[in-house]
Order: sequence, then structure tokens, then C-alpha cells
Amino acid sequence: MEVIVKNTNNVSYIYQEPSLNKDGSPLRDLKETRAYARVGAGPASVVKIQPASSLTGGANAQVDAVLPVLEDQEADVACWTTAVDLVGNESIPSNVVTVRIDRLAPANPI
Ligand SMILES: [Ca+2]
Repeated sequence: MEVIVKNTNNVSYIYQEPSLNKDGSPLRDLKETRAYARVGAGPASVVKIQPASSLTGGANAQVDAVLPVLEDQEADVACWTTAVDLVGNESIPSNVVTVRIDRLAPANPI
């Protein structure tokens, strides 16, 4: 998975859906992928739920999301995704990508 910062706190999560279950068997019940973010040492939150391309997954996805960085805040944001099946079983996280989000302007000139 990778994350591209488009502008300020608007990003795209780019990843490939799984096509297998945890035990290596073919995936046949993919419901969605979830994009997570954690600002600094704060709590993790889901910033986007993306419906699966199909029950068998495997598609490349580019999902836009807004990271919860407040105005006047500059922070590192950890981003990752998980996959969830139809009954709610959730995968372990993808790799984690950390991006720097800057919504903090300089002080005014004097
Ligand atoms: Ca399942």
C-alpha cells in the first residue's frame, strides 16, 4: 500500500485488494476495505470504507480520503488499510505509511 498527499490533508490510499484468505484459500466473501489513520499519538480512526470491487477481490484501488488533521496543526499521520469479509472478520493491517500533514501557517511577518 502507498499513500499520496494531494493537497493539505487530502490523500489517496493506493493498494491492491487481497484475493486470498489468511490461510491461503481463495477469497470469496470480501465486503470492503477500510482506510485507517492515526494522527501523532492519537487514536486510530477509519477515514474511509471502500466497498469491494467484487467478492473475490484482487483489484487495484485508489481511494480518496481526508486525514483528520486540524487547522493550525502539523503532524505525522500513520496510514494503513484492512480488508473485511461479509461476516465482519477483519484482516491484520497492511504495511503502515507515514505522511507529514502540514496545516500550520507561519507567523506573520513584522
Ligand atoms: Ca471469510
